[in-house]
Amino acid sequence: MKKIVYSLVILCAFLGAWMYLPSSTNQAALNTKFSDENIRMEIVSNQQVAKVMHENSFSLTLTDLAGKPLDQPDMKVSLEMPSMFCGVIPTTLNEVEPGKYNIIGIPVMSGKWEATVTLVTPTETLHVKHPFISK
Ligand SMILES: [Cu+2]
Repeated sequence: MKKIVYSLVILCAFLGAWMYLPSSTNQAALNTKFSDENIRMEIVSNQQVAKVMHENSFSLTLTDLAGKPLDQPDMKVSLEMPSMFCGVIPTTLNEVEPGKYNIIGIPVMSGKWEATVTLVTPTETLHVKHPFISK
């Protein structure tokens, strides 16, 4: 099992080196805003460029349209590289005050990443993607 994980990481590193373009550095905005008819979400990178193999943090705000925090939302956040096979990296999610969350995650290689927020409410399942760059 470990061998498979290692070879996946190595494969990923090659793909990453091949796919990564220096010009992509400026493409990811530091914040992503999402809203629909029920909820409002904002995700903010707390660093300009995430540091590979280190803990990086993101702030998330989640309310209804009136600005009221949701009561114990069913939410998780994972890190993924779009169009690569690095796997899905779990993050820790802590509520720091009602409706405000701190996310800590470790990107395992340099390149383009997405923090994907999955939120399940009684009426919908949302996937909100926050792109960021890791070096
Ligand atoms: Cu990768």
